[in-house]
Amino acid sequence: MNALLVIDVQNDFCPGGALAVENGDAIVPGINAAMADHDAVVLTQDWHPAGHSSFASTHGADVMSVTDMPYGPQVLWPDHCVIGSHGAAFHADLRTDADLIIRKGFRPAIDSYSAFFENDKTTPTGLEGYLRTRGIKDLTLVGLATDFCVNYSAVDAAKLGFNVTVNLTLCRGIDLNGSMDAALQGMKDAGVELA
Ligand code: VGL
Ligand code: ZN
Repeated sequence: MNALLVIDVQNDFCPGGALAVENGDAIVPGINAAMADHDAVVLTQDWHPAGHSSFASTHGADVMSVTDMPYGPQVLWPDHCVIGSHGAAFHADLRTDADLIIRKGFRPAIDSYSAFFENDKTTPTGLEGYLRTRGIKDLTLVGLATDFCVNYSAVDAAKLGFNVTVNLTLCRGIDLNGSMDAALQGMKDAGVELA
């Protein structure tokens, strides 16, 4: 059994959004087409309360600066994907008739890039249990952003023992201070197949 894991294809990560990824919307038709090739489809949705600790505005800090959280360094982002906002909604053209939609980053004090664990690397989202109880062992990841949420999700999935492929043609990245090269290397080192 295999699943397509569609990471954060939301308005705020697409052109015109608060944390826009260049050409983030270009991958939507290809992702919709790929859904038909999988036994299960899971969408993730970045889902932050107003005043979230990953927002620069919450700390009066510069956007894209880094702060120390109890769980380690954390990039401070523009306000994005606020619960219930237009920015948090999926891109209008994305098919949302998925088996599961998993939301992450809703705890005020912890960010969550990965679809499996929050940034403290211990708080689970529940996705692992969902996939295992459905007998899903093979995962293909697509979505936004390659070097953050796709990367963290792929590495965690590989660590958990899933067979993981990232389809890079259906991903787009942020590339902040070399984060793209680091992500590609980190995924390779974790045994993720890059296609
Ligand atoms: C993401 C930064 C902050 C992502 C989410 O989806 O890659 N990046 N929140
Ligand atoms: Zn976020």
